[in-house]
Amino acid sequence: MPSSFFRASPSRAKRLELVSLEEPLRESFEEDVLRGLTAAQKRLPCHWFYDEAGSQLFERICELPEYYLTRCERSILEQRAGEIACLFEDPTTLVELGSGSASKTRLLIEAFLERHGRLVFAPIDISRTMLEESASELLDDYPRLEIRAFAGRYESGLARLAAGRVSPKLTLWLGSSVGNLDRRQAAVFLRKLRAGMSAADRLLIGVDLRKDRLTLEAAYDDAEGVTARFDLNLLARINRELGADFDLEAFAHRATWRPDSGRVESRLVSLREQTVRIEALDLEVGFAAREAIHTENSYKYSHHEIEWLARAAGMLRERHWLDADGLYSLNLFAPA
Ligand code: AVJ
Repeated sequence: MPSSFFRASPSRAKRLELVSLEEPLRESFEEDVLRGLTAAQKRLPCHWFYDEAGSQLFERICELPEYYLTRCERSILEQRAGEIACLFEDPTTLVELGSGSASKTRLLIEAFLERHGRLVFAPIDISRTMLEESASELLDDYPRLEIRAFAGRYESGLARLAAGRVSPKLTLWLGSSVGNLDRRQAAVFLRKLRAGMSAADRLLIGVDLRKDRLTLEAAYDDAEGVTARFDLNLLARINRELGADFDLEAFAHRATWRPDSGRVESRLVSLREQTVRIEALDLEVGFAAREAIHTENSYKYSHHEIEWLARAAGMLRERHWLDADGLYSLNLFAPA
């Protein structure tokens, strides 16, 4: 059969480019566990949540009634994707930081394809497997979509895009991921992102808003206990990968809203005095009763603080949209 028979839309292979930017750092899990559990105030960095089990638990968190963030963000995109696509010229490149399974992104991809008939999607994600899976599904579903994916750290992917002088581009940073950084770190990161933006480029950033304690603490400690298992998976992961003997029944998950700093703090609290052995580190860690490991901060913003963040990064909040209950915000930042 002549190959021209298939030329109705460009072949899948021609529409996909996947670049691996660097090897993921392997040794730093051990280093982070060693440093974090020998510190005076015990802590573990939250990015280690996301192994296979943790990523699955996170997907379940996103479906929980208490975890309004995902639902609200999706509802804003359902209502506004068309309007957002109309703000950009053809051909626009849609960049996404930490796209994961890219399910909410489909709403924007569809809106851009409807408006312009074509689109380049450039997801940047640390997980190459995740990128391969979601790219293959997107290419099947959208014959006019081209994908230039980057497997690596955000900074490396953004540097590649900046070097390629791709413009106009809309960069997506969804899911309130900015909330894991403190406010200064957030401004520093966005300033780097700003450095690779031209006048026509925009950032669409999902930011969770400050609200009452009850709503916030329930969102981070749901009735079914999924978030507790997500937090405890960090200890399970240390057991699995570093040969530790954490008793998961002897720790409890706690979420506390701190209005002064404007963040929800997640902790694993030791329910009794105990000693844990971590084989791979040849380390014994002592816990007093009620002693905690700080595992995550989830920063919340007022509208004022979002405007501050944009300015601190050399940008302006040009537009913003809220869900019907005003719990969550999507913000369009433009270079100042
Ligand atoms: C993925 C960082 C946005 O902080 O809301 C959900 C992670 N932790 N439940 C958040 C999370 C507990 C989430 N982010």
